[in-house]
Amino acid sequence: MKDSASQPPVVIQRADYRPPAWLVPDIALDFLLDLAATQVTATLDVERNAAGDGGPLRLNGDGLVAQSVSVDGEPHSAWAMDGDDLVVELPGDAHQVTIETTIDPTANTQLSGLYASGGLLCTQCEAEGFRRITFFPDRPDVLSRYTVTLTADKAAFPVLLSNGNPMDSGEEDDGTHWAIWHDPWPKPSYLFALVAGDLIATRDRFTTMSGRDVDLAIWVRAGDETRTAHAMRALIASMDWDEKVYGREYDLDLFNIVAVSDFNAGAMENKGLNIFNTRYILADPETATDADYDGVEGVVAHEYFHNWSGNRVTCRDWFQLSLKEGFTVLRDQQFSADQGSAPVKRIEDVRVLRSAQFPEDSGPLAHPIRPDSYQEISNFYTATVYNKGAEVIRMMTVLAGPERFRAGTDLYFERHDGEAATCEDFVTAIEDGAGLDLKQFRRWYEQAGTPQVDVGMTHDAASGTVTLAFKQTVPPTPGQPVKQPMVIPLRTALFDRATGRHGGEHLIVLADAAQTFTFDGFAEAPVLSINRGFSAPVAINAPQSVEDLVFLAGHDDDAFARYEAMQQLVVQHLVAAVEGRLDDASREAGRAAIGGALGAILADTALDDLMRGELVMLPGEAYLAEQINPVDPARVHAEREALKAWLGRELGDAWRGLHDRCTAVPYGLDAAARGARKLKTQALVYLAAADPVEAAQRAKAQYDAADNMTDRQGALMVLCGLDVPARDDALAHFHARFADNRLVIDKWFSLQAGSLHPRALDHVRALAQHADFTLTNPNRVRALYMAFAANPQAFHAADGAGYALIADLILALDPINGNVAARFVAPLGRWRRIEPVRAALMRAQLERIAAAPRLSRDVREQVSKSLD
Ligand code: 0A1
Ligand code: ZN
Repeated sequence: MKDSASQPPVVIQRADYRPPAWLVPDIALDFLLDLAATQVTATLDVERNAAGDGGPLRLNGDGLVAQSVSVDGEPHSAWAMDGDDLVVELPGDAHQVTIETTIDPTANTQLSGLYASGGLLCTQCEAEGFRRITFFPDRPDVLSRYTVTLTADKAAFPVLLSNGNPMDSGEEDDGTHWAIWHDPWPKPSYLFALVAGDLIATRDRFTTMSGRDVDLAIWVRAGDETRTAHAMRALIASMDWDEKVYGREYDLDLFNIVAVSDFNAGAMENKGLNIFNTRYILADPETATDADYDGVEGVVAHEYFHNWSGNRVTCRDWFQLSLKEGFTVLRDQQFSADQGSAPVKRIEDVRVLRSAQFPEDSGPLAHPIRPDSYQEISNFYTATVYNKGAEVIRMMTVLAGPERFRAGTDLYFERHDGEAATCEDFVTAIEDGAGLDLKQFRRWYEQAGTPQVDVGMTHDAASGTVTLAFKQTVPPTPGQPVKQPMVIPLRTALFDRATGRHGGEHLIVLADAAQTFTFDGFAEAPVLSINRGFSAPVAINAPQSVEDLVFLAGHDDDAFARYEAMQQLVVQHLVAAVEGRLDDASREAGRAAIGGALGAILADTALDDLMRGELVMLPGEAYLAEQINPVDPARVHAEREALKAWLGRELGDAWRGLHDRCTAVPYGLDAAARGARKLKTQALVYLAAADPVEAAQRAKAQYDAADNMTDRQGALMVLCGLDVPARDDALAHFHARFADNRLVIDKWFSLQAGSLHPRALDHVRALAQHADFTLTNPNRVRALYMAFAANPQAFHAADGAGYALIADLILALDPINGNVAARFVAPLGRWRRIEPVRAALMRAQLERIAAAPRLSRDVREQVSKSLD
């Protein structure tokens, strides 16, 4: 079992990869389904692998007992347990091995393997859940054709689904019914899925580029079918997009999606049977925000795109996880950019990277996008593997250009279709197909840490030349004290101060620790616009004065660079303020510059509101904290709030005018209406910092008038942060109104846990005792505790009570769901970059967790790494 009582941890090394001794070209799985005792009969056609070491057949298990083992139809005794694995000695080269097991889905609170979710039965097998169902070589380089027979009580489980196509079905006199499914595409065990239960389908069809008709179905509980239209639209758009942009066609006659309430992650790409967290399927204007709509669209696309990047070409081993995840995240980002505003999407993606991945890269859990070792693979479904992985492949698109990149991906899919491939295979295919030399670029797969790029600019008036001098360093990370220089493509423009224009963009590609580049034709020193579009996932330290940043924030023709200039303007000011480097005059001057730039953005009629909404957003506290080491989070919070309040007062009339204008825009899903909704709540946020009484009135009016969840949630979020009577009334109203909708009640928990209210920590303690709270539903746990851990003021309470609360949660949740519990270790693990008093309190909580007698492998790994 995954429990790590007292044995030393087993560390799996990438370098130790060996091909499997036996392959399993075909498997027949027979399930007699029952909530408490499901019988599983697995019949494996096994063949000795010529590339293997000639050893026995190793079948992984996790907490399983083999009730019988037979080989070629005869009872077999030449097998033994090796820990949780079943090892069978077999002569010759080919056999049929049949094993019977019984499992209890209701007792499965880990939600890995076969589990019960509100009367449904469903599976989650990635990464190593299949071994909790039956004994099998549960590794992604063993690909099998699956034939699955499901038998269950017809009344309790009227719908029986598995991967591939339905082959046959029938009923018995005893009230049971059965269905046989066959998936013709060989797949690894982590892509196996089954679902049984009382579900209703929303159906549609898609005709592929070669003219094949595909039936599409989204299965949900009765009552939820009114909220599936957006997901279905997203699925059809994804199928169409993948054909047009990557030439990838769907390959089965049926594509099923099932939404379940209890799910450890967002969704899962099981072949032909995607299983989703309801959060990423269900959406209607009444219950889902615009951000929720985008989440549904992005995750539906992500899982669909895995059909090629993950399923048709899968991973050789789990160290290659970014092969499918980095590439698929890039593909879903590109898709979402094409569906709406590309610049806004890029800004959102960079914001996620900076707030989630940069802190990971600078902390104790830092790892390369292709890790070298792990104890528990579930801990490596990280922002680094996913989001930085996507950035690394995006850099290949920058270096190659879209057409050559497409030639590279075509070659990759052609070469490796049906195979379990490596990141190295991907890079080689892009090199060969796109005609790039990626030798040094491969370091992005090897080295962890966010590269830091220092830029210096000199201008020689006599010759009219500008020289940019670059220095790059990659900071040390655990196990990697010394780093080599990276390939860093920086899209760059030099703006002429007189004309306000630039003479074309340059792609500067850094490859050495120090390099200079010279440009002619500048009578005056230009304004530097660098890393445009965020062409490389690095931190830049560039010579940009306040005036330069104000200029770029107002005029850069690259939308991301405009946003970046605005962020930098605020970052420079707030970092100086937090570090105590501002006297009264420079504080005033800094604020005036920010206020002027923000005022210009509010008044700029050429901007659309969605983009305006990005430009007016202050950098988050996590990103600000990254710039200071060690940091006092309370000072970051106080300075940021003070600036927000100042901007709220200084631009008060503009915010009021904006709130009024946006309030007049009727609900719609078009960009203009979405932009208005985004700005409406941002205006409230600034006003709330400046004038809580007026903001509370406006927020209450917005709440009362809301005909959609974006407005309602935005208003409630603002009210939640204020100590006003309207707060409690609105919270009570919201709870009563949406009591029967679990996803909306999750919002009710999150808004309170993430609020600016000075007693947020007490609120969280009380909410943990609320009748609606449960540790067994990951969405509910995340809603309360992730929102809390991401609330700097509450989490970093000076007495350490926030740290103790998270440690208590980890200890209570670990025996129920170690996978989800382990996710809460990272916030405590940041102690090394926090000021000493809080750092000691955080560390003490990690030590308290480490001292617990039994911990899951998941939590044990994260805690021990965080204490190292
Ligand atoms: N492959 C899925 C993510 C996923 C990973 C693990 C899970 O169970 C713990 C579930 C889903 C994706 O990238 O969407
Ligand atoms: Zn994925």
